[in-house]
Amino acid sequence: MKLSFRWYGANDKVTPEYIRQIPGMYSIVTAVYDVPVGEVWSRESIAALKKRTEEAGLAFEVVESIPVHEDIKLGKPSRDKYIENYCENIRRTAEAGVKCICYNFMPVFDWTRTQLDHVLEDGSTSLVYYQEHVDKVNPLWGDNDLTLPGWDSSYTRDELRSVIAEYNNVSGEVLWDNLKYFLDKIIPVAAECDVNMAIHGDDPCWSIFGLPRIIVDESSLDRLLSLVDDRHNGITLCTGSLGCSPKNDVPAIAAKYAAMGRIHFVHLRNVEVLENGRGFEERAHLSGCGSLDMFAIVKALHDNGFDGYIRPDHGRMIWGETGRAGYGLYDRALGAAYINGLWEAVEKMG
Ligand code: DNO
Repeated sequence: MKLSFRWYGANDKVTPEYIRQIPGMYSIVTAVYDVPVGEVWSRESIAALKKRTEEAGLAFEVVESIPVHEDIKLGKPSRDKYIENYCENIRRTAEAGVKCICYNFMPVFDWTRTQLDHVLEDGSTSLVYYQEHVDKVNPLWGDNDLTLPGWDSSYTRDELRSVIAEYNNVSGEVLWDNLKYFLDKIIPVAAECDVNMAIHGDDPCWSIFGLPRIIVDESSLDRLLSLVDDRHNGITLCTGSLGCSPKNDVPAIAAKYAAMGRIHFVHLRNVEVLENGRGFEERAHLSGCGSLDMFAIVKALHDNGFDGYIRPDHGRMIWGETGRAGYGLYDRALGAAYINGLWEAVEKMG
């Protein structure tokens, strides 16, 4: 297991030097944020990330994310140009020493929450998803207040409406075809560069606003892996994304795909799943704080030979910290320390 931590680049007040002080820390997880989605990353920007990371004594081995341009997901004719750019980004990051690239294939919206600062019982704040709030928002209604936290603010309302409308003709099956088309082109490049591609599941793992979401459970992960049967076509196991549906047995999923050597990256976090489909709340990493058995997940990874990257995922805001929701230093550092503890325990258990 290689412990890693997300860093949002030069403007992130959680610096690589702070991250370096977390015991056992090995690699930074970051990305180039200065070019629009779909464009080629400059070698200078990649080199600057690498330099800053290595100067702090950490490895630069994981990129999260190289985002996938919407035209690729929509299967538009312009996708070939964006896929070629994507391949070039794989080559350029690999040249800089990157070994694992996280991405997702969610239409329009990445992760979705209804509130980013919900106050938990202990006074900390966390990200939550309440279905009744989502049900009240329809991105296609003109007179609606469109915003949900976490939405890509680079879209204007009209752009958002038109990109969602483009998905009218894209069913789940079409999205699968478009994913296959993409993987058929990028996986050979990743294999040549020996970079592991690691798709992040849909968060939450169900369809929202009528848009298809296809990486949601074990059968979809099976299908994904079989689209291109090459170890470089792998998974980011995000425990909170899969775990917000009680139908997903996360330890069993961890065991199965770790044994196949197809989990390259793990996002470990806990969620409290609310009853009757009411949604979920993000909680502290500790098993006792949420619905997931973090020990069972870590043990499943360990016992099945997982040797990839793990990072603590979203943290709560604690001890008065302010900053990017989910990505403060303190609670994620607690998460990292907990991961270290679990890993040491399962290792010594043999
Ligand atoms: C949320 C993250 C996601 C993730 C992307 C990967 O905090 O886990 O935004 O980075 O979905 O492409």
